[in-house]
Amino acid sequence: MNLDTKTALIYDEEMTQYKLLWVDPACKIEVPERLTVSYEALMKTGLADRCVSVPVREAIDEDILLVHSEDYLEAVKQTPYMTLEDLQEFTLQYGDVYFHPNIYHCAKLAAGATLQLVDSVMTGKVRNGMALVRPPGHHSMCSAANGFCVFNNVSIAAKYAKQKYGIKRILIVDWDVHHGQGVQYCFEEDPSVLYFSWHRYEHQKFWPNLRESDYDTVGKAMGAGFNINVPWNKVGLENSDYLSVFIHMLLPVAYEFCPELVFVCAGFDTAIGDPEGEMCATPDVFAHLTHLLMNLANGKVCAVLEGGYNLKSLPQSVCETVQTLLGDPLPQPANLTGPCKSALESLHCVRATHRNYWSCLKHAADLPSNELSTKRVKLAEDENPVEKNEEEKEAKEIVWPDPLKRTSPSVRTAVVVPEGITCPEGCQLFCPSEDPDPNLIKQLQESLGRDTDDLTTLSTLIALMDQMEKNRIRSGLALVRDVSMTMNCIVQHAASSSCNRILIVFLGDEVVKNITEDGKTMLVHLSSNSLESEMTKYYIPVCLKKGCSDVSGLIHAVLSLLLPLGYEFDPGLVLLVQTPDCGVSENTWQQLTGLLQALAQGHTLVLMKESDQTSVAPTVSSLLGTPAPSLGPLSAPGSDDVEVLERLRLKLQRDWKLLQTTVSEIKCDDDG
Ligand code: X5A
Ligand code: ZN
Repeated sequence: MNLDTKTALIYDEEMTQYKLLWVDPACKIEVPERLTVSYEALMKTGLADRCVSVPVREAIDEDILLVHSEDYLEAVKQTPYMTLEDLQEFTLQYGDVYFHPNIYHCAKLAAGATLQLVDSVMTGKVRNGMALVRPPGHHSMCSAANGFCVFNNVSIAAKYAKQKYGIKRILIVDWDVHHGQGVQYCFEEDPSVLYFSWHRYEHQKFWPNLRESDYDTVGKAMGAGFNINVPWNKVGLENSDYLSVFIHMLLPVAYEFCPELVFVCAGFDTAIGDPEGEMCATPDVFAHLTHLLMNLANGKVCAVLEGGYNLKSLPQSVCETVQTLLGDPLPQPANLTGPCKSALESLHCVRATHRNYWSCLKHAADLPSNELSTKRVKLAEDENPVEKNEEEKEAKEIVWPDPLKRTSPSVRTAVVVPEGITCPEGCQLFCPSEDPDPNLIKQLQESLGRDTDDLTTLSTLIALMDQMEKNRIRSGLALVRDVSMTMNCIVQHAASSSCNRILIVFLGDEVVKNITEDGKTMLVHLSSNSLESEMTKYYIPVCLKKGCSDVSGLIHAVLSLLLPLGYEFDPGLVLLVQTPDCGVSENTWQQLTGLLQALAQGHTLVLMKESDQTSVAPTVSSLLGTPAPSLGPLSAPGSDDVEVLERLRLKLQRDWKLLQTTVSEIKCDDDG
């Protein structure tokens, strides 16, 4: 396999060689085992062997000084020679952190490992990668250690990437459960680094208890709008909460921003069972969070470990992340039922705040009337913090099922092409193993008449779908004479057979037959058809002014409607159909194909017209897992399109809760 499709894994056992040497309840969870269990899980699952192992190095002074002050560096340099008492005293000037004679060495390795990852990705040695490091980084500041962090690994690496590779736009996604205030401070005036962080906040009652972690801190001067904080004001949040914020806030802004490099402050204290986060998201959610970033920046994603303190969910989450970076099929996302009210309130506030800075959010609703800053002040007044009893905390043991194994079918992409057309490189020509079922032929004949070519193609296609359903084939591409007719036959077949739910995404102006409302198929029809067909729960006509040819309009439709609908519908197969005249650009099509592979375990079947030869290569490339090319910074979607999409979203959110973006416009309790 080509190196540029590979995933780097950077780890060194040396980073386990420091620990807390005295009693400190705030720090006792940050243990060396965090790293050993994570690495062992990667070994045991065989994931480590599939990665390119890149050695760590020590960051040098010059690297560290990109972010930290000389005084601070000199102070940390003394720690290896300190006595136990000196170390304890030194530690006291900082918050929730501890020092050890070997931590300076490890901190240099952690920062250096992150720089090695940047170099591997930027030189094309690998496509993406993960660095498993200790100590973590995102809380440490210019002149201060904080929150288990000594040097700010990701901030140093972002500055390094700007300097060494001349990168103009960097996205940092901080999915750790704590606010990476160190990263925020480092880049608050810098518009070339977009920092996104969600974090447990509880109206400032949760550590680090900062006013500036709230949604209304957006960055300063030139950097205004390039700092995005999503405060969580409740614990127990679930997969739906995380995914809805990714889909409705981070992704639209990220696509508009168009980063050249993506860092993930990959803390897994957001996962279930974590004593710090107290959230309920399952490890498989990190597969989706990772995948949704992998079509940005031409796939250049650098994940760097931050927190994560449950020694069971941490290694599981690390494995889900690495396995996704390697390109394995995603786990089917279970019970996505929409965000809870508190998460929705946070989403609403952050969208309202950032609509001044991002054109994709121009239409976002006003802040809710019971604005939260007042709530925060009130909460602070009558606050009577009840410290949770530590033993009590540990007593209630949280259990969750082991993540399912993510097995890659032996065939990645199968194709069905008419005779005379050669099989695209990297694909496998699909030949049905059995003769078609006579009942099926009879049924097809009834709807098709006697055209034997069409009949053969269709029965072959249905056999292919069956193989995909049995997980023997991951994805498929079919070139057919008539895409609409083929699609209609497949819908009919789905209704009368016991196959899984199918999400159909149709790009083009041809009129499509209304589909059944039995919930087996959902059709999202993206077109420029002026006649707005009747929308139902499962038939969603999306009419864009310039159809699929307008990049921002289409991406906006995909993120605000298609993706949340797809996640909530949870299909077993995605049928992606394009007509030759639909006008979609090659790169946008690849983005769509790439993103949709988050659904149905990557079971995407693309239908195109046989004469449409130029679309074959880009489609195959996306189906084979190549990241879609960047679309360039996006302009504002047309206001007509935004209006149409908003109208649809408002209507549909009664049935599909993942479409919600505000707390007020839907009365949550009146439709139970
Ligand atoms: C990296 C990280 C958490 C510090 C918590 C202190 N730090 N209470 O997760
Ligand atoms: Zn954390």
